[in-house]
Amino acid sequence: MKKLHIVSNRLPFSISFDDGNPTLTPSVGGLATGMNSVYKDFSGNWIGWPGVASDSQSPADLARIDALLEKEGCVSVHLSNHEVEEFYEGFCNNTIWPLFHYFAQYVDFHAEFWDAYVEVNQKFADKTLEVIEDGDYVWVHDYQLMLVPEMIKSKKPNITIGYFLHIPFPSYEVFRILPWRDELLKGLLGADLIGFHTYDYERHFLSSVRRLFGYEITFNEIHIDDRIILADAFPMGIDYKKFDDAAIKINQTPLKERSEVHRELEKYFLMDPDRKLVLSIDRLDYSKGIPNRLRAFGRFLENHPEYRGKVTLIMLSVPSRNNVIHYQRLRSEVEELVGSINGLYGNINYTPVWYFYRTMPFQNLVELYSMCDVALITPVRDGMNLVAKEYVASRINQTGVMVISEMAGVVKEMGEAIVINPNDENQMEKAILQALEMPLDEQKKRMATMQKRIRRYDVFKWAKEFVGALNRVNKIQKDFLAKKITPEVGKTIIDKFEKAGKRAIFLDYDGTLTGFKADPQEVQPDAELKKLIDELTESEKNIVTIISGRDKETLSKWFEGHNVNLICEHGVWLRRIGEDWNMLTNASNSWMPTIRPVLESYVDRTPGSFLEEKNYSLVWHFRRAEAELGELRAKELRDELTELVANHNLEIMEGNKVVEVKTGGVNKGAAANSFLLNMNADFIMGVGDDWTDEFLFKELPETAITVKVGIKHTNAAYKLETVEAVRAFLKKLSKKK
Ligand code: GDG
Repeated sequence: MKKLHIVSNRLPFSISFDDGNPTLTPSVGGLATGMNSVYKDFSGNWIGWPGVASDSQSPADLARIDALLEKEGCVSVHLSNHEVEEFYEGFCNNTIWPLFHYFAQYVDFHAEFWDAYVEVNQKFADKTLEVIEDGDYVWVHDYQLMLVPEMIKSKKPNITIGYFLHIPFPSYEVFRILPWRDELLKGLLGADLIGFHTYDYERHFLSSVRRLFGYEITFNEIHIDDRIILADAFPMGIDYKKFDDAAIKINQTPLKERSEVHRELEKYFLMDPDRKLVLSIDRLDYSKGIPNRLRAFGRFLENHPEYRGKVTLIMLSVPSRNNVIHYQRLRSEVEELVGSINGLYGNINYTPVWYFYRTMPFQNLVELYSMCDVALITPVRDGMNLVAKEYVASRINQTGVMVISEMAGVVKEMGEAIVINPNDENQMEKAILQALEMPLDEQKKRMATMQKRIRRYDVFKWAKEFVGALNRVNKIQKDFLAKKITPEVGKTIIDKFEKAGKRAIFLDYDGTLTGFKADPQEVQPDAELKKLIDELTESEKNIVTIISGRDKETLSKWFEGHNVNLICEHGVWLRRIGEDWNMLTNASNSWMPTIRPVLESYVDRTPGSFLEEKNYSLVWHFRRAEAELGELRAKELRDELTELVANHNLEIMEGNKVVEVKTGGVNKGAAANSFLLNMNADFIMGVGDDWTDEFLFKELPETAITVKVGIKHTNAAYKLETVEAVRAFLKKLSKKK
């Protein structure tokens, strides 16, 4: 691998001025920690905004900041105040953030914000393009930079690009609300690997790609012309050891050296050792479910008077985006709720909610984690939630209970936690009680299991897995390139062709000589294709056969008057030039009355799908059906057919948006070989695009030139990207008489 560069909205340093001199302070967040290990190991750069607006600094100071950052391998993208406002505060935080967290009512649809988003993304892409070299890897982060992958790929296709989304990807029904949905998706699809925290987000993303663009998707691979894009889930981890070590250190710190926070907490317990602490830490954001949590805690104290004076909720709310109106309102709401709970249940010795509206140093954070009995984490939506993992990592004696929202990505890794719905205050109230009363041995059992899991998949492992997947996708693309008919490879094939006295050429039709349309009858050969076939068959040396799954009526009609042989229905029928149709096998269609009703029921239940009846096969087409429903029904149909076909010696074939049932033992490979018998062809070529053509590739003689159209894995020796590339190549052959 060449270098790996990181691109993120913020660089992993914050800038402050000490006596007028700029200084850098490293960020402590999970992303900074994880990525530090990556970009330094791969000697790349980190490209991002340094966090100070360019027009609030003198050019000389900007240059000094840049020079400091450069020493750390960082490259600045400078943003003006206006850009920060319209791009970051505007489109990022007032459009994408609320929408992707399902707060559609908070979304601003301002065209100016969108314009700023495009411009700033272009700035990031341009800066990256200045830094990277051919063959490098780039890892782009998060929702602020969704257009950057495509902006880089379109200029430098040989860069391997990874993208990771740190927030949820919403369901299609929500995503489609956005007027710029196509552009955002197109931007992401410039990447070769697209990562999400959970499989659910990945699924939502794939569903949007399928519905908006109709690209073919197999499992988690998106097929676009000459590229495969992988989508996958990589649940982000934390620097586990850092929290574990810090908690051990705190535990060993002598009384007098302890921090003020630590001493305050101890005082609380001194009053009554049975007292309990519940902890919540988050940015003050409407996605974090803070009011719901407070209301649930209030209810808990109301309904459980025995706990008044015994349990305190420590709530650390980190100031965030406080110039946005929704955040200001949230702050007032939270402070009112805290005031009312404290007013109702507090007294001179007891404050039910200790509320901190600020950030705390790392050391204090770990003190809170290690001293609180319960973590109450209740977001209404959260991409992952690292706080939950940090709490687990800091529990060195393995006590402590996690109450976690089912709406946080992290819940998938916390099966042992008490899982709540953040909109169900009654359930949350019960969960608080359950957590406070959980016996110690059960706490330990649950905590130990979570610790094992979270320790194993830490932020370093996460980054390593992502880079590993980038390598894999790079290899897939390379495999394609290795088989691609480059001009040099093309020349050797043409030389062979030229020297041969008798050339047998097998050409699949749909997806090979012509593209796909919703109606399979609409893709009859166009004038260009007819001309090409005529030119290719002009030389007597060229014996051209169209080998297709289509029925013989259609193919005879389409190729009437052309000098081609036809093999139809995957090899049931053969018509040599000037002869009649001949059956190549003893196929039977007596099974049709049994299978037809099954397929018909799928037509009825899947709007847009239809049944095609051939002589020896039945085909259910779902290209025109709603994409996801089509895929789902296809799976159901396959399952249903599997039982039936065994009794009738039938085969199920899955083509491109079709499920076909046909007589067993018939395939294009067997048909082509029987056609070749006694022919003595000294140049054999087979070209096809889907898996039914794989029989042809496998069964043609070893010396044959086999060509797959597209980039999927294949038995063919060569690949061409598109129908256009096939036509261009055949054109070259047709010139050699
Ligand atoms: C986004 C997604 C996803 C918090 N207060 C203090 C402090 N923190 C640190 C925590 C934790 C981080 O901030 C918060 O991370 P979260 O994951 O909980 O939430 P977001 O900021 O919303 O992050 C989220 C994440 O990206 C990663 O992909 O998990 O879903 O929304 O590391 O420790 N750190 C210090 N003082 C504080 O007062 N030092």
